[in-house]
Amino acid sequence: MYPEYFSVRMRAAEGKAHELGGKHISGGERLGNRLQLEVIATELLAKASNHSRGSADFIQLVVEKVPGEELQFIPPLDVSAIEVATVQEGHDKAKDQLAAAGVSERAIEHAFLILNHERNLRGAAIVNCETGERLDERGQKGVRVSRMDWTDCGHVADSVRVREALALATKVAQSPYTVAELCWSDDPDYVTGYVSSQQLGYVRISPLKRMGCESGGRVFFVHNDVDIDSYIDFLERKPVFIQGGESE
Ligand code: WAQ
Ligand code: MG
Ligand code: MG
Ligand code: MG
Repeated sequence: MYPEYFSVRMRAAEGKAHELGGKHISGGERLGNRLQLEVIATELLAKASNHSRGSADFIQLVVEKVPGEELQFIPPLDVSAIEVATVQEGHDKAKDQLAAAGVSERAIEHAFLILNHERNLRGAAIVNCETGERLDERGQKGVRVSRMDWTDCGHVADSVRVREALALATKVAQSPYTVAELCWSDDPDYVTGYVSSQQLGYVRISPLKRMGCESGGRVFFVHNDVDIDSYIDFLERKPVFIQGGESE
């Protein structure tokens, strides 16, 4: 008998629902047992409210039982940080890291175009690390990674935002198809972003955008030989717990 776990997903938009053209405000994806469901739902509703991107008037919560036998437990990526003086310098550092991870210049330039665009995706774009071609066919929706959470939030990272991002990046890096990830927030008041991979770890870079800017997103760079359907299935459906373990 496996313990029962549930995926809880939230998406919030302003104006109208996303699929009707509303503006994406916030999303969140968590994992917990039956006893944790109410707390998780409350935390996700709070996340959707008082958001710096606007006032949500459409909020959807979805709760689904996940197959317990598929649960995987993995340690978080190692965290490091680079502080720079300007956004341009931040971009240069991020590009250096991505190149070191094996991402081509073309693919890097395409990713920066996607993330700088004023119309954000509400999920991630999947980009071929050699050709730079976008491989998912999800348009503005992109691919939302879900079914990941911390076993115990402990002292692994100081803020909810960093914990969420580190859990997501750790799950994404776990796939053998992932070469690297690039991310910065679409929230206008948050300028730190990151580059991550199994080899690089989670490299925080600040700033990666200017204060007040609402452009942001995520790009997952993948190997040329990716099986895109199984990759997306892993990102959306594989339940993964990040184990805090011993941290200071
Ligand atoms: N799956 C795929 N893409 C996502 C997901 C997800 N579960 N959640 C967010 N995104 C994409 C989507 O395009 C968002 O617009 C974009 O990422 C930014 O999401 O170490 O806060 O939640 O200081 O605004 C990174 C640095 C913060 C944290 C990232 O992202 C740190 C952040 P946000
Ligand atoms: Mg969000
Ligand atoms: Mg988030
Ligand atoms: Mg955001």
